Amino acid sequence: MFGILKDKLSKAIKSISEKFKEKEQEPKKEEPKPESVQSTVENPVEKIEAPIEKPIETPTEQLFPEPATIVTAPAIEKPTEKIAEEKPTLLKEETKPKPEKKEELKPVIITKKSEQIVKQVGILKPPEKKSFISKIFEKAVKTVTEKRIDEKDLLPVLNELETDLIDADVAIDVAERIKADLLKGLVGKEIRRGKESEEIVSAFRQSLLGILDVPQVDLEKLSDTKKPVVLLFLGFNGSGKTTSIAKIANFLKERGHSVVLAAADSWRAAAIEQLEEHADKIGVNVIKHNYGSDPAAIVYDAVEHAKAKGIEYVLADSAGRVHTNQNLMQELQKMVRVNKPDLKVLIIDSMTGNDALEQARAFGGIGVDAVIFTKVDVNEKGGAILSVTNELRKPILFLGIGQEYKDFEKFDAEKFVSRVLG
Ligand SMILES: Nc1nc2c(ncn2[C@@H]2O[C@H](COP(=O)(O)OP(=O)(O)O)[C@@H](O)[C@H]2O)c(=O)[nH]1
Ligand SMILES: [Mg+2]
Repeated sequence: MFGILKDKLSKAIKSISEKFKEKEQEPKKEEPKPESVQSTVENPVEKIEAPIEKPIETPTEQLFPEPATIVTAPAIEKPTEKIAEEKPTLLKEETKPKPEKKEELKPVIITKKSEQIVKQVGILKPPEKKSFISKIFEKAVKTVTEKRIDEKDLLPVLNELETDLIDADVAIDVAERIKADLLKGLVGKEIRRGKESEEIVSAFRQSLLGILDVPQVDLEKLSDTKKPVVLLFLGFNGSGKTTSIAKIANFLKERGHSVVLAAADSWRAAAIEQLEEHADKIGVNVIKHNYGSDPAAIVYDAVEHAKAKGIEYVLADSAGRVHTNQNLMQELQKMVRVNKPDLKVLIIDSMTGNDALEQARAFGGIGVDAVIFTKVDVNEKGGAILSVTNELRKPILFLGIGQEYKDFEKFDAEKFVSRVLG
């Protein structure tokens, strides 16, 4: 089930994850080397970046490499006071050289010993205003644990994902939406080492759940507020209307609800008998007329029957409409006009691929309230679920997962998303 969609998504998650890992190895380029630092500290950017893969343990040693080159120690006797006064000045002067003043400076020996004293008395506290050096250092440390990705890194993978999604029956506009969601969710986001897949899967999850976020319908609760509840099943020939009606009738009956069926497919040969056969097995009644009768009148009779008998649900079949046939669509509109069904349920064969969207659009014209996808058990693509929901913004009531009455499940967006994200 949904194997192709699952494969395509997992391929993209892997590729994006790789991109983040590549980031970790790439030398950092975003900080230009200021000339002032180049003159005093020998190529500081390289010094700090080289050990990125190894954690930098003692920044002071990196910034003031041995051997110390500046000599003449004016006042080491009172090291704490002296260095406290002069050290910040020296750092400041080094990053912002003023050649004319350089001669007046009294340089201080930076030896291991003085450094230690300074550390002990806590004089080398980071200045309030972060220096360039400390910023660079912080950045270098950050890259060890967190990585960011740019749009230009992500786009090639997302373009490939877009094509892959279209192959899995995801409509173009839906594939574009997923791509845009991922760009928004991942570009510039700081991701910790080892958390790449988790964060990427979470971005996918949010996007897919966003597409599937539509108001839900609880079929069993409908009869709490209205009796009878009238459901009209619409859909293309062979999509699974009659089978789905039988599954739902069985589901409701098993839960103690009363049901009557309306054999309103009076057009297709043997359609009435097919429905009657199911009704016998399940133990519910069927209201039928002759072949060729007005389907609107058949549903009307079934509703009257339900009212008279206090039956909670009327499930009305309809003829398989070739959605391009205007006459048949008009007939369907009449059924809706006359009987005002509470729920117009569109049955879509998930195997019809991109045609599912066409069907949704055609039937959407007469107002669809909910959808059932059939043959999901034999469908590997799964993308039509996203496309149709995105188009109609209506809930999916059930998924048909086989030919037996028990072979259907309530649609659960979280479950679907977990399934396709592995
Ligand atoms: N594998 C599978 N087959 C289904 C499912 N739903 C319906 N079918 C089959 O699809 C075919 C057409 O179904 P039917 O209910 O007659 O379609 P209708 O023309 O829309 O009424 C039948 O052979 C059904 O057994 C399903 O969820 N899974
Ligand atoms: Mg049928």
